Amino acid sequence: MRLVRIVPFYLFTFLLLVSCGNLKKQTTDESVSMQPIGPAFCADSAYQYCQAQCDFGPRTMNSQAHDDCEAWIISKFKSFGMTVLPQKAVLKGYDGTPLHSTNIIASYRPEQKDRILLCAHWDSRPWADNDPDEANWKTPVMAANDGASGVAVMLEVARLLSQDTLKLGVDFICFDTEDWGVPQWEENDYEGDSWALGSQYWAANLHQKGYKARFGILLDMVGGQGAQFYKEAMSVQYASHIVDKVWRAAQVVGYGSFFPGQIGGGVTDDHLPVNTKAKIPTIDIIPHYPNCAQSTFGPTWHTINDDMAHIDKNTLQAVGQTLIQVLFSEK
Ligand code: AHN
Ligand code: ZN
Repeated sequence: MRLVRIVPFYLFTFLLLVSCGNLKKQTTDESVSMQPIGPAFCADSAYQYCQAQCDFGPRTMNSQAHDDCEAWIISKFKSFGMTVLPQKAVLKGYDGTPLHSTNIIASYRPEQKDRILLCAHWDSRPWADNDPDEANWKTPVMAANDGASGVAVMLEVARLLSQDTLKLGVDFICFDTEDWGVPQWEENDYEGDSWALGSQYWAANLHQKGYKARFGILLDMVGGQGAQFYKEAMSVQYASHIVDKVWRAAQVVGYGSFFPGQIGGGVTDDHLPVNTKAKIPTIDIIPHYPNCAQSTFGPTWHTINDDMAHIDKNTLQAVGQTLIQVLFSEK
């Protein structure tokens, strides 16, 4: 009699365990290696690339520093063996100002059909319009974080690819003219999207006919102190499987604390035209500071404090090693 009651209990427990095992398998993204894989990302190197861009001064549109930094970024990617294509255009700012714009497209293994896209903007915002002191609102931003950091992380990944082997092709696109959006002090209403003009241009004028990539990852402000990369809402909407892949990779390499599982806000950024117009599923790695009074993008966003003193190598390391894990896990 007793056995009749006990056997079904064990059977039930056994079935429960088996089904949990299956559940776990379903939620594990097998496209990411469960062990750290690929070369060690060097944050000191990325930090230097960030510094080198800032040494030109703010890289605002139509400035000498912008053109000098453009030549520097191109020469760095070339020095890592990448094929570089500058895509030039004169774009119109919200107030009609002609903006001499260059998207810099650097390609690793350009002959390979299977590709991954990494991108970041490289221009500096011409106005620190979110500075707490109104006297600074028309001062250009150094953009150590909001500009240079993303390019710096891409350059370090490119350097590592030049020393290691990855079967896949990788495109690094440095978008220009992301940060010419209508300033907060502007009182008139302006029509149209004034942000992300360079990526809008690229998505409408692909550097190669029919260009495709498996997926894209945008890096925006990936070097700030205290940064945490919540899941950005538009990324979840357009490319949730890539969000899952990247967040899992961060856990595997030990930087899960930089990538909380919660969703942050949705952001108008370079990934939108890449998703909607170029139709490449692309996520945005962008910080979210739920408790920061100055901005949810962090205390230095569009202020005169976005400089090298507020860059943290640990943040660069967390993002860079996560990207390496994603790239080297791809089959
Ligand atoms: C807006 O403020 C509408 N979008 C933020 C995009 C951005 C600006 N990222 C860096 N700078
Ligand atoms: Zn900005």
